[in-house]
Amino acid sequence: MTRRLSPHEIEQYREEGYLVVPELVGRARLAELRREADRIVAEAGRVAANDDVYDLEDSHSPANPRVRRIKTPHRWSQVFLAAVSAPEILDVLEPLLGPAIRLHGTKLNMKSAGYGAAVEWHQDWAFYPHTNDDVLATGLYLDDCEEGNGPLMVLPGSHKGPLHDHHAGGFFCGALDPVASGLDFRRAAKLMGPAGSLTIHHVRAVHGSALNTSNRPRRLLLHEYAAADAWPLLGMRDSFEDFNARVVRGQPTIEPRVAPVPVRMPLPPAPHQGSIYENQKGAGRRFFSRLEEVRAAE
Ligand SMILES: O=C(O)CCC(=O)C(=O)O
Repeated sequence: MTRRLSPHEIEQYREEGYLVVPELVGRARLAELRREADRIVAEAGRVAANDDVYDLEDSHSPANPRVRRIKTPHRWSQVFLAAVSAPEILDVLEPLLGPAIRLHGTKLNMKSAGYGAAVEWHQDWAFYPHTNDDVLATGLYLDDCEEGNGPLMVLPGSHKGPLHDHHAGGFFCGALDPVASGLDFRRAAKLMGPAGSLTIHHVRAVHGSALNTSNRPRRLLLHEYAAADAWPLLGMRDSFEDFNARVVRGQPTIEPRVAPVPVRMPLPPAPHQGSIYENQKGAGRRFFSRLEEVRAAE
């Protein structure tokens, strides 16, 4: 039976800007995704620096491969490609985004046991503003996620608030200043659940996650989806045909819906382009500890 969101869950998403759907994805798909993730990570020993596939931990070496993120996994694997149109995921999204949904992007954040990097507080909207904000990200936990292994955290209701400044030193840095923003991070909700659980967060929700110093990995497969009538303000990265081919449910449209949304372009680009981890190296003030700081304090 297809899982559908209850009116209460839809209301929670609208009010709080996030949701967890426990154990949405079944064992068979989960096992395939985990196997594919292992396969791609096992090949990281051949690279010494970040490339189109891998975002590497600062402590990575070919002899001791450490992957922080697999970039756009749907481009490298049929299993990940199939997951972006998984009916169990799209059925849950329809009441939140409407009948026509386009994929924006995918990533697999590894957060490995013992050293998996933090992601500083940010709003996805700062990275990819659209003509309207019916845009969200789903996160599929490939491992059980509990308090200790770096759950995704979201500030409830922050999607209804301002777009925070994600610039530092005159460049986009992909992180907000935890002090200047005036936000109370003690209010953050921890999105946890057994492997197969799906997190959903609104594109304007403030979110982040801590370093994983536990002995348990926390892999989170992120899919970014937009209502098909939300068009990216930074322009199309691909051809019109490819743009439309990313519509995973319903029909494409050439009539963007334009809403009065707060926008600040992520420009000039971060000096460390490539991924959020690289961008955030430009941030002035950090909230989460880094591995070297934890090690130094031990
Ligand atoms: O992996 C996480 O916990 C945070 C993911 C995230 O917000 C991102 O990669 O943009």
